Amino acid sequence: MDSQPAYTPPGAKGEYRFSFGPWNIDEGADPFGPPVRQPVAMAEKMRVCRELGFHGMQFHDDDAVPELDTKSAAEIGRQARQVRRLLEDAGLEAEFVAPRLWFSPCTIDGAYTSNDPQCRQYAVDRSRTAIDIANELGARTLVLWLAREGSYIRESKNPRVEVLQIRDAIDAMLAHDPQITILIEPKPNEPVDSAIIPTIGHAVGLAYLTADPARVGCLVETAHSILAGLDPADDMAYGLAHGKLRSVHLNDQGGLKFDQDKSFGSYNLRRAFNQVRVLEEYGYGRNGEWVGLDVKVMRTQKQDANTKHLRNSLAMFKALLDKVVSLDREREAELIRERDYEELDRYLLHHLLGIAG
Ligand code: GLO
Ligand code: MG
Repeated sequence: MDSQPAYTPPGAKGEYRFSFGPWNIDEGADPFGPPVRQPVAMAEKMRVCRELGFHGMQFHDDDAVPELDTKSAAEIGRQARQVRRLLEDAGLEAEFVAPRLWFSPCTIDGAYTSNDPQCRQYAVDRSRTAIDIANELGARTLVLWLAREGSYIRESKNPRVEVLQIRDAIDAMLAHDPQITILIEPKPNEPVDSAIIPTIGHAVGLAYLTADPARVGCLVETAHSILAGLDPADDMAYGLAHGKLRSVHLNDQGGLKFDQDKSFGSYNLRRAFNQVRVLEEYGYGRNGEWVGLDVKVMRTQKQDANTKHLRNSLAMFKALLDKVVSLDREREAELIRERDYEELDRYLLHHLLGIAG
């Protein structure tokens, strides 16, 4: 078990590296309507990334190498190296690669948990290729968003078997590359009705089932915790307590709706504050963990205003970090000692609003 870093003393502000993925600058298509903006080239996304003050990008395997199922290993390697050069030219790093296992006809019924053994094999092979791409990009981390691992009707799959199928797939990835770290990104629903690894607790439990738990961690996404009816800061704390929180996808979500990926803090500032607080107080980022912003721009945005969600989310993180550092800890501790939680509530809200006293 990893040791628990102490609370950061007030005033000592951590430094963070920020990232997002190419999918976070999109064309605005949704299930009910077509694209409303033009595609933006990868090199331009990288330029924007750097210009906005981010330090790295996240990739799906086929963001780096489009249509990779039709390409040879040599061709995949060549194209991935081109992306690496683009990154270097832009002064950026690759945080992680994630196998996009939810597009292929092979993964209609799930990837690692498909009822068809050939499809399960496809998913594992594709994940190994994603690791090879990660190596070419200089990323040491593979992220598994388990998009279709679950069911639309409960009786179509055996839930116990599903868990062990995912474990076996992760073990195959760990064996493929003794250096790679695997992070599980849980989400309770969408696109499947009922995900088999819906929360951070499930993800941490699954990590311990694998052949090398030290190399298996988790990524908490704000919106996914909220969709599970949980508090994202508490989910981050749970991951931190297990030494397993190795990445985050900050965004926001207005309750139990579709997965919104709103700008960080845009629905609930206090909830966002508590996320920044738990990261800052427990030394997140000091061992190289990244702060990812998995935010989506509103469909209404015009072409030339299609990155404001990234700019705003990063600025929000920094503003809330200042609020974390300037919180009066002694006053807070005193109110906790007195069990005067109404006063604590008022103090925190006034602190967030910038009202003195
Ligand atoms: C969707 C997920 C998705 C992943 C991405 C990287 O709900 O949040 O954006 O983070 O595919 O794995
Ligand atoms: Mg995400």
